[in-house]
Amino acid sequence: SPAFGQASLSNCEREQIQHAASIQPRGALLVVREPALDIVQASANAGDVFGCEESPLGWSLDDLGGGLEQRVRPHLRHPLSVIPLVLRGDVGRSRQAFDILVHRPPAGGLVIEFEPAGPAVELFGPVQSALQTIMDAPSLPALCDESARIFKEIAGYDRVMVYRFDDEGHGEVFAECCEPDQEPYLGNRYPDSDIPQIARRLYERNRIRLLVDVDDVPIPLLPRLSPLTGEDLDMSLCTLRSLSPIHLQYLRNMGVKATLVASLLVGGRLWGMVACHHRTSRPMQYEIRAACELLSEAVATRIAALESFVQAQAEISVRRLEQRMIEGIAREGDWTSALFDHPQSLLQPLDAAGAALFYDGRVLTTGEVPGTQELRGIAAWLDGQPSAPVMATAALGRESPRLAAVKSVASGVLATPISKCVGEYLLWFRPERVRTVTWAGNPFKPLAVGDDPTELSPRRSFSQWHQVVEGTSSPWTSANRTTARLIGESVADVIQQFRSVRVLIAQ
Ligand code: BLA
Repeated sequence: SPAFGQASLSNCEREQIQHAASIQPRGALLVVREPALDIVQASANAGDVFGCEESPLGWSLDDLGGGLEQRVRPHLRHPLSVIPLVLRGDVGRSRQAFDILVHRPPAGGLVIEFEPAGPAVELFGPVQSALQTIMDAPSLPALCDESARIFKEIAGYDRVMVYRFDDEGHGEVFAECCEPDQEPYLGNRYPDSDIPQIARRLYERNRIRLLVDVDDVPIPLLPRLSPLTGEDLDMSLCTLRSLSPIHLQYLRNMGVKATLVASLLVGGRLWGMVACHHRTSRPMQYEIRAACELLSEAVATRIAALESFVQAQAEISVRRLEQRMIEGIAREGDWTSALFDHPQSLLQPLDAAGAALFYDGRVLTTGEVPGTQELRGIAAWLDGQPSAPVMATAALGRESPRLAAVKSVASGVLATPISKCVGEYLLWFRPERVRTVTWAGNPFKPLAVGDDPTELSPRRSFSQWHQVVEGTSSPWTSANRTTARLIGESVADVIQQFRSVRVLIAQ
């Protein structure tokens, strides 16, 4: 794997970003050995930051003043890698006030980061009203819109975006709040490759990242290798870690000078992030970041609640469908009208644009569906698949090149068998995604995708995303599959009852 700073565009997904061996210059970092608490590694700026002539390398923590050693010691029994300890103290020659963040990386040693304390801020009122708004948000779009507005108000960046990742890791700007003179990115999509897996795993553990100035020169750790391990310091949980040069180039190319990004973790996985961008350098004190981190936890909690609410609604609508099918049989001897007289009741639970029923030699459809000939082709393709309660593809043309022509209405197909008879299915369709995408200028204008980081930009990413998702629909989620299976089971029950009734009548 390429070492930090050595990655090119062809292998940057494996860059070891946790081994930055350098920090952003907005503070100083020390590594102390336990139990003596002597300083074994220090950022090259540590002397300057503490107003001392020389580096504190080799000093004991006590030599820094501020009673730091006595204050850290009581915590040493705790697993500091889990909850970082945060202190406020006047340390160094200048007795300046610092926010001090302490944690213990897995390989041992304590990492102590010092950031000059900012001016006092009153956050209780704004945070309280923000929490209220977040917890009351009635829907996912409303929640994300409010969150972008809240982060903009509390952290004050030019542009705040809520990114949302799909199951494949591609991103979408799902909500945005920006200055009136800025081009909106709302609705734009990006390929998963813009944020490597290593970074995503890291962002699940370290939930907030600050970049004060994209052009700051990184400060090296001295010595470079930790005397405790002989290896690069694991900086995963460091707030001062310098960011990957590839990502910094990306930000420069998009005219961004400073960022604050908070992870949104839902059900243990990275659902998305709140990304704040500023066109000029922007310092951001610890308390405001901590407030943003807290708020992002609240947003993630609310997302989880709203998503399970949506799933519960889908289940209720399945029960309602079932009820209507039974009523339909009782009233007019026909259950299919229950599905096709109210198309939304069939389409909405699956977030589909069209649906079709193959039953008793007939084909019933609603919404946007392929032509009859193509529908028969799709049924034939399904007949050839191993039988399963649910069959799904988000790229029909890739599964069956003969069916590629229907991609504009049916790149995505989700099907469930509704009886034991071959060829009887209920199907849902989703269109190709690229139709619904927006971008200033012509998004489909081809861009040469070379190996030059100076070309990195959301514009280029978009074009790459376009290539990646050509011929695919938005992916079917596991919740979608469950819903489809439930509807399929209901229909199968109804059919079985209906057929046995018909047999009885025929006798
Ligand atoms: C990280 N890339 C990121 C991050 C974002 C993006 C949001 C997280 C930054 C953070 O949390 O501070 C991508 N930023 C975007 C996108 C937009 C944006 C899509 O503003 C759109 C508006 N990046 C690439 C390519 C590579 C790459 C091709 O585009 C290499 C394969 C690498 N991106 C890359 C790396 C990081 C990153 C290495 C980690 C940065 C770090 O934490 O050190």
